Amino acid sequence: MSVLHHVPGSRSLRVLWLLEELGEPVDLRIWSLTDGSLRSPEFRALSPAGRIPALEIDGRVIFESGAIVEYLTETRGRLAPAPGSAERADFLEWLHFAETQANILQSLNIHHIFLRPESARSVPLMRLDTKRLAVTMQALEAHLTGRNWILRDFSAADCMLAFNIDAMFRFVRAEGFPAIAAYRARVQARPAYQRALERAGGDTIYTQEFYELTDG
Ligand SMILES: N[C@@H](CCC(=O)N[C@@H](CS)C(=O)NCC(=O)O)C(=O)O
Repeated sequence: MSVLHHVPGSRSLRVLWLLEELGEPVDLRIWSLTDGSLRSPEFRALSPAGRIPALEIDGRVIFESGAIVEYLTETRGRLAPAPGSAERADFLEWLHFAETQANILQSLNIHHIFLRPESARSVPLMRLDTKRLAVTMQALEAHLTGRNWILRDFSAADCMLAFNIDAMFRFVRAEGFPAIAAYRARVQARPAYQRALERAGGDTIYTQEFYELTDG
C-alpha cells in the first residue's frame, strides 16, 4: 500500500485529492509543521529538504508535490494531457504557477502566523507579498473567466492549484474574484475532493478567517 506523508492543511492535500480522483488507495502518515519532526533524520531520508508531502509508491519515495503529480498522471495515464500534446505546455505552466503562488502564501503564513515574537515580522515584506499574491490571483481570475477548469477538462493541474484558494482568500478579500469563487464551488462539489478533505484531518494552520495587514 502507498503511504502519503501528510500534514493536515498542507500541500499534501493536493496529492491525497489526486489519489482520490485516480481511485488509488493510500495510507496516511501524519506529521507536524511545528514539533521539529520534519527535521528528523527519519523524515529527511524521505524528503531531503524536510518538506511535506512525500509519497511512498511503486517501490520508491517521491518528494515535491509537482513531481508527484506529474509522476502519477504519467504512470496512470490519466488527468493530464499526454507529453507532446498541444495542451501539455498549458498543463505544465499551471502546475508550476501553483507553486509560485504557494510560495507567496507560505511566506505570508510564516509572517502572519508562525513567526514569533510579532516584532520579528517584516511589514514591508508582508505588504509586498500581499501585492504579489493579488497579481497571481488577477491572472487566475482572468484565466478562469468563461471556463470551468484550468484546462478544457478537469485535470491534475486543478488539484495543484485549487489547494491554494482557501489560503489566498485569507490574505486578499474574495470580492473582485468571482471566477475564482465559482471555481472553488465547483471543486468543493467534486466527490473525490470531499473524500480527500474528510481524510485530510482539517486545517492545522489558520485560526482566523482573514489576516488583516496592519502597520504594526
Ligand atoms: N515545493 C514543495 C514545497 C513543500 C513545502 O514547503 N511544504 C510545506 C507544507 S505545505 C512544508 O513542508 N513546510 C515545512 C517547512 O517549511 O519547514 C512541494 O510542492 O512539495
